[in-house]
Amino acid sequence: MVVIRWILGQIILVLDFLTSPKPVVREAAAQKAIDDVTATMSMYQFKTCPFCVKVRRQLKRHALHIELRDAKNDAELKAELVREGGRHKVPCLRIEKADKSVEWLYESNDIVAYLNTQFNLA
Ligand SMILES: N[C@@H](CCC(=O)N[C@@H](CS)C(=O)NCC(=O)O)C(=O)O
Repeated sequence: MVVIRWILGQIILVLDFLTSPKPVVREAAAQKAIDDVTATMSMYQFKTCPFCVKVRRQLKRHALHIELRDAKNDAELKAELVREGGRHKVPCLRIEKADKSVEWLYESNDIVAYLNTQFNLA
């Protein structure tokens, strides 16, 4: 089972690499405005999780530079996700608000929808 899961994971990574989307190119000021917002976000994820790959592809396509945090192999990050987010489930977007409160957003579709709304993406 572990071997099959590993093989599937590698297939996902190869397919993702081969069909990787081309990032949009913005004017420097527009990209900087987006970077300032995405600097307040981080995404807890597993490298080979298909739901995480789906969100990572959106990040790449729209040139959203969000820090990726490995919640599978990094015990501290994994514990942090469970303790503060409430579940060991990925992907999870950590959003730090202006008032320093933190929102933990689970579900790949909800994360993509949130980013689309936040950055007015198609
Ligand atoms: N419906 C969720 C599914 C997410 C999901 O099943 N993630 C798996 C990894 S692929 C997970 O976090 N499993 C918990 C674990 O392995 O501990 C989404 O679209 O984000």
